Amino acid sequence: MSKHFYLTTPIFYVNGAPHIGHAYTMIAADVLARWKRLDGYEVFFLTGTDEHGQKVEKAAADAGKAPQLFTDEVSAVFADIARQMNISNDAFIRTTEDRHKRASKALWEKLQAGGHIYLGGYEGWYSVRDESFYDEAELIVNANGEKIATTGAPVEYVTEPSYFFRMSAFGQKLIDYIEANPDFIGPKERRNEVLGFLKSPEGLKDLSISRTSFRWGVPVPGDDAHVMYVWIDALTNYLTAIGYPDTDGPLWKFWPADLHLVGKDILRFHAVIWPALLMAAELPLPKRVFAHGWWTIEGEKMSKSIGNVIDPRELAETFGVDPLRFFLLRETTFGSDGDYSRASLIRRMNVELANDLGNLAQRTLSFIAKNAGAVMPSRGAETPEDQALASLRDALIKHVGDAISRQAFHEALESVWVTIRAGNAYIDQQAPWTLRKTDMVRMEAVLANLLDLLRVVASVLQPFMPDSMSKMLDQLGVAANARQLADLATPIATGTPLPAPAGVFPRFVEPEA
Ligand code: ME8
Repeated sequence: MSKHFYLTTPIFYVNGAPHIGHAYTMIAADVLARWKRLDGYEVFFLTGTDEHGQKVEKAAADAGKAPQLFTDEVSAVFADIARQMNISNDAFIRTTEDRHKRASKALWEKLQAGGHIYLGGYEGWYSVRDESFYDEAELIVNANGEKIATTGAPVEYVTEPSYFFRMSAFGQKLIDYIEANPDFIGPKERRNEVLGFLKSPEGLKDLSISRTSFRWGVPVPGDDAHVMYVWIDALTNYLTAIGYPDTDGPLWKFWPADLHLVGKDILRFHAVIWPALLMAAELPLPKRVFAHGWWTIEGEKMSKSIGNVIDPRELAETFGVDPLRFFLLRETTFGSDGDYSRASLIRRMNVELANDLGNLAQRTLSFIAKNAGAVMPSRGAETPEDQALASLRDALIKHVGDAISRQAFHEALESVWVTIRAGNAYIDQQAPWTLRKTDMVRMEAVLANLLDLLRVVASVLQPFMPDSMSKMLDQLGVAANARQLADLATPIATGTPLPAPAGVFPRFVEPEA
């Protein structure tokens, strides 16, 4: 049986330009998708844009554009960001596509047929910015005496006819499911938060799932006065992309999704509402939902009004895509919040990429080019130091794989850097430049050990920094069609010619003001 893996990012609202937060989720998901492919899985990696709802309708009106034209333009910018960040998504979904409207209607009809939907009236608070309904008790009062959501978003009081989803019927079922499946929600602290919410005395309430006060949405089947609540249509995207409602199509084998990767702001939608909808529709639940943390910028919340919104394209232009990808996953524990600062990005680039990894590769490869015939040197009998290095190298593949499958990208990178530092200590201690004068056989063995180490390091780093590692593997004499994890079992043959080495990670020097 073929191994397959279905992985998604949130679909992003097209009310404004993408920023570093959006790129972050795409990059993290991309690392996982690339890792799974390296490990021989058939992967379906989905990203896309969320184009309905009042917030997007308003953004289009503010821009003086018809909503469809506006969403076409902004969605294209998100698709470009994905390309620019070297994201290897297999599909890009837009919720304004006909296939998606069809899938959303089919899911609605399935819920209706099961008796899970009723017509009522919603009276209460709504936040357009969060596209979320709030209870009175969830609101706070700001300095101006206005009621706002705890996210800081303004709320308005609305009274309108609305269809409801009988979500209250699923509270206990969700608790049971989450308790029986400890890996369903990650990280652990977030899982406890969700359980706490579900077990709170108020319990789970029915959910308003249609709106009548605007038109920009998927019409409710059989009642054109209503459009679907944007989150209902948005969550359905994960089914649309693999062919729903045609469950006999070629992509349906990917359901249930292996992982929905989301930011912590939208965990409840994915860990409560989505599984309740799927239970009601009698569909299997995704295997895991993981919520990552939030980036601040030089210690401050990123916001248009502060004017500190970071465009990932500018960072990629200044520092390169791979250093940016590396920084975002290296700087902070995946799952916790992180703070972007230009200084820490430059520090990581110069210390960890240029010095630690770049120099290890560069000094090994240029030494071989000058002193060992520019070919893979001969291996020799192993000393205890060689064995220590080799066991670190062999354990690395498993460490990185285990960490990535828990979304602990920071742990994966830390174990790679421990190994790189050990490689630098080894070359200093073994001093091939001294052996060159005393023991050429041992010199060759030391260099071969270093190349074997570098090959594993560059291989496991491919998902993080695809272009740079492709260049490094070229220089290590690894054929382009032999870069899967399984290929690591076959050593590079002694005598394999090595191309002229060239530095992969330049130091970043601030331009003169
Ligand atoms: O919520 N730090 O879309 P959205 C880290 N359309 N990640 C961030 C971030 C930050 N400062 N800001 C945004 C929506 N993100 C819905 C989703 S899914 C069926 C519908 C990332 O455009 C993070 O992944 O507001 C967050 O969950 C997502 O962008 C929200 O994107």
